[in-house]
Amino acid sequence: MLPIVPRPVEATLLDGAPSVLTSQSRLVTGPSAEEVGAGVLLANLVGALIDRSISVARLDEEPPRPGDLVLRLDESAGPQGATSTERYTFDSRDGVVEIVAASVDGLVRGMATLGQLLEPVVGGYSIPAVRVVDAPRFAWRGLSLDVARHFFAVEDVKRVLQLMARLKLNVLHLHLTDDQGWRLEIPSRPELTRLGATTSVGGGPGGFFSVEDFAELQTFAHARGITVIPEIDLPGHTNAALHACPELNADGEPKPVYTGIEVGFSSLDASLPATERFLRDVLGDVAAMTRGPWVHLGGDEAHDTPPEDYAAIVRLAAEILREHGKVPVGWQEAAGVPGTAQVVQVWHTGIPLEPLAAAAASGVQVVMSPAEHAYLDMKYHEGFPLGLEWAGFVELRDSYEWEPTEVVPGLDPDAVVGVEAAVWTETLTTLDELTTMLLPRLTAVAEAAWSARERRDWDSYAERVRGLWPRWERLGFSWHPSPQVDWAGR
Ligand code: TNX
Repeated sequence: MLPIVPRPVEATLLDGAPSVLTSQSRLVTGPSAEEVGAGVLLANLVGALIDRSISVARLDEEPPRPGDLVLRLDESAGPQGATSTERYTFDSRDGVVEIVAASVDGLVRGMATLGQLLEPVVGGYSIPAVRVVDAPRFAWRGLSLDVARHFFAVEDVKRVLQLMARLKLNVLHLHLTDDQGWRLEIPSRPELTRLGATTSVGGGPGGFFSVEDFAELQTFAHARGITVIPEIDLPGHTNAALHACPELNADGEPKPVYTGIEVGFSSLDASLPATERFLRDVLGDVAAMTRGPWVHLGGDEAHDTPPEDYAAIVRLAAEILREHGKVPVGWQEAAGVPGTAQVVQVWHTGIPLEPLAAAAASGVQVVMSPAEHAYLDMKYHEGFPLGLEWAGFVELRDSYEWEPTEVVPGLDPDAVVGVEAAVWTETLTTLDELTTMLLPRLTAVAEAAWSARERRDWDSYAERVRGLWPRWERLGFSWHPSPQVDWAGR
């Protein structure tokens, strides 16, 4: 079985010799300006995969020879009838690797397949003779990363993006603000990071992304076919803002910093005029800084917000984002305020789910992040040194065996546009700790997001994932050897 995770629509081992990418290999693109441009852009990614730089040539000028990697754009790529712009066909035959895709993002997905098929050999990397024809099930395949409880700097987030790209994920949702810290520079409100970014859970120093950092992350993500979605969590989870901006409190006094891990005690106050000014400044700046179509307004666990205030603030936030041309996203609680979030993210099946079906009937899209499967900050098992356990223990098989369209009873399956894993960082302070929680479980959630229902099967997955760990180690990612898989050669 070809060791590709998430499982492709079709993967066939062919007769014939492997292709070998060496220092002589060239990246040969189709002749159009778009293809040449893509080739130049992707040469870096290919170079990183094969540990050597690769020159770019044009198919109409230089016919491919063995050892070359051909990249072409063609609408006919991918499975029969597939419409996803990320569809691609990958062929390794007669010593030449060819990726044909319907878009540049499809080429990037094909390169992720390349990354899982290549094996180091003397002088380069070999790829077996294969044909892979592939397209994703869901358009939205994400990871939500909490950089508020503990801050993770640009270099760490780039490593997470690298990992995501290898699993064909395409959305990085950054949870940028919470009680313990405000992690994004807001030009119109410099005090938010000057005063609100200096702490984290446990009292560590915190940190934040400057406007330039955030742009750099988005560029890095974009090159990997990943959209960054910033989350400004409102009206709860706002202690850092209430600390930095005294005018957001009814008594005009700044709230003290908070470094614990309780939730649900802080709130914006809908009756204060300062609140609307704050929302306009912050969301206006965030919209202007955001390259993708979405901004997440949070809306979860606002236990200290009266329901009318909650509705008013979520309504106003969604309206401001729309005025700035952005699509508002919210946690599932926001589905209770009709006409606000256009995308809602389900995280907790223990709170009333009825509003979701109604929201979906009015055109709202749903992303699935059920904690008992997709919260990768849950401990793997009792006594695991990292993580929380409010949603139970989440072993690898728990992250694998679930069906996104069945999380919410009565929800129209067509309303489900995607799947998002989430990793909250109350207990996680280093990249090693973070990836120990992500690997291997993120591969399981990625398969739930990419692979068709009838192609998903634990035994097949366990067989394919067991060989991936040497790649993680080569890339320097810490991982947890879940006892549910017989890790090949370990
Ligand atoms: C619930 S998920 C939260 C977060 C916590 C997380 C810990 C969600 C919308 N709220 O504030 O960090 O649990 O697992």
